[in-house]
Amino acid sequence: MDVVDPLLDPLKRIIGLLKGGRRFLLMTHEDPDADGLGSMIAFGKSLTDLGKEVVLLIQKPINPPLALLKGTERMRTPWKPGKVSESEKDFDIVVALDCAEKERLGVCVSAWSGGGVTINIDHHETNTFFGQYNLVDANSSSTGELVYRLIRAGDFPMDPEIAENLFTAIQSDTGSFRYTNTTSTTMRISADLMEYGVNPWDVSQRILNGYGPVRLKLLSMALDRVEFHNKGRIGMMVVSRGMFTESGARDSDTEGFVDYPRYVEGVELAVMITEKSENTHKFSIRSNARVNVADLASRFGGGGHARAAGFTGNGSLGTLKKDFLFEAGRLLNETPR
Ligand SMILES: [Mn+2]
Repeated sequence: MDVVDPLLDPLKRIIGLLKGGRRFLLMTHEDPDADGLGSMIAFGKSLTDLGKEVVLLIQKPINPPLALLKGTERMRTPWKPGKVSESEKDFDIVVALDCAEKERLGVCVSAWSGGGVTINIDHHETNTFFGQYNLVDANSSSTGELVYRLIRAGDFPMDPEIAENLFTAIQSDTGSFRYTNTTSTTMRISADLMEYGVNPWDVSQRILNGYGPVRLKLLSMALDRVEFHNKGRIGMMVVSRGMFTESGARDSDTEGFVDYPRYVEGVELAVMITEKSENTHKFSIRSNARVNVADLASRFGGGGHARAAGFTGNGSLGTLKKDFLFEAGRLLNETPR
């Protein structure tokens, strides 16, 4: 029996829509990562080169190293209230990239209200299919991979800048081609992108690793606060507001910190808790093998992927930690070995 690619149908329908559209709005999730930004910039450039009018919208300015993605200067932050002309909001097509649910678009969602066909392009297991059209595939390593397929299937423009942004998106979401979401398709796509002159080491150094020295200061403080629970099966790191103040680092500097407790022998589940404000804490959860952390995060109103997920909790750190460890411990015991 022939295996029919389940994405062919949505791809075809969305390509038809894109070709007919004139004015586009592109957005990604709040606290965007390299996949969200790279996919958005790449897709935006391809559409622009096709002769479309494109607005790339982000909530707030992007910090280095992600600010070094080529094309970030074309991104705009939301229009200030009172300064928005309705004609400016008049989009034919609104595209959300790498965003599991509409709420995660944050303040950008205000630009959504102006109408237009909505398209949701994403690879999160917990995606709510909030678009009128949805190109959602949890088997894709990244949104970058889906945008690549869209560009190729629609015969849309590709160039070195688009290629580098898509490659960065894929390299980042696969942990540089190590995570279990890395497939032979991922490698074939990445190889094709490299034909445009993408240099993986340069991408690593410039965009994925290019942090300032304050990040190390913050890391050393956070490493001091690593705890192990459930006989070493859960590794936990806490990053408090005080540590940010003392080190001079920013929230975006914690990218990858959760890997430190994660890569300790015996740890099955790692979590980094970042204090956002006194009673708001962000939980970033990683699984090494067995447990589905998207499932765990959704018990707290969050979501994500089987091996990488998260949620934001309201309440004191002590209570949140206790509740989390209870559910995480239960999940570890429930999941067959
Ligand atoms: Mn992603």
